[in-house]
Amino acid sequence: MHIRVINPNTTASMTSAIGVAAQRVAAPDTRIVAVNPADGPASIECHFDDAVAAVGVCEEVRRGEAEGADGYVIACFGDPGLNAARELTRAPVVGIAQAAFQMAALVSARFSVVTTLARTVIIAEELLHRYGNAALCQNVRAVEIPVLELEQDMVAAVGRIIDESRRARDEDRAGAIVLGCGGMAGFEQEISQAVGLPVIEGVSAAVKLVEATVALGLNTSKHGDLAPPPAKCFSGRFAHFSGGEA
Ligand code: 5HY
Repeated sequence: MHIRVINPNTTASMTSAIGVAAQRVAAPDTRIVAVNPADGPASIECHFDDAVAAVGVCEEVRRGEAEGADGYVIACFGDPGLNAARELTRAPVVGIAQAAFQMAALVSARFSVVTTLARTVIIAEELLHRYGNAALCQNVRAVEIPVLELEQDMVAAVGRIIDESRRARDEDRAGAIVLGCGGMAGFEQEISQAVGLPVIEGVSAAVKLVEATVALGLNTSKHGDLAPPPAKCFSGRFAHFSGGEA
């Protein structure tokens, strides 16, 4: 099975860390291809970043279709361009936020999210409502660490994520913690041991959900809103999208 793991920001070091975390949990016969768009934001920390990154995600799905990918992971906690990407392929496309919420709902009656910046909390809250997980989520907390600073001092960052997760355990009475950034991939076990709760990391959860969906022979529905985009003319730098089947 060939899974294309798309880091929607353009930071290659983060893409390789995400690729390592994905390959670590993948089945032996699953090939992980971790990529990021050439064009776009170095990190995604607001609605504008999210909007620009969504086009990069669609470009990478187009490339994946040309390379025969069996499934896709969108490895940013805003799940940028998720439904647009699903229009472009029959293969399953899973966002790490949706995957982590679903997995948390399997191992806890209520969970909290620990993400990067306070200004991105609303993005996670909107997704919780869109995916129908809001009733199970007690709180979305932020450690106020910019995305790219996570990898600059990971020891300090993990320390602050552990502190915030302990507060979620004690104050939110959360039964599980969802890590709210692709850049936190690989640290879930250390945090879980320190906090004493299941800690769900979205890249790993999404890879396993794509594998399960493909193994069940399920594809993205082409009936209704996720049907291929209607053919039309795109102009300027988007002219290459012209002609439908973008
Ligand atoms: C992410 N940004 O997973 C989100 C995290 C966030 O560049 N990768 C990013 O703060 O929303």
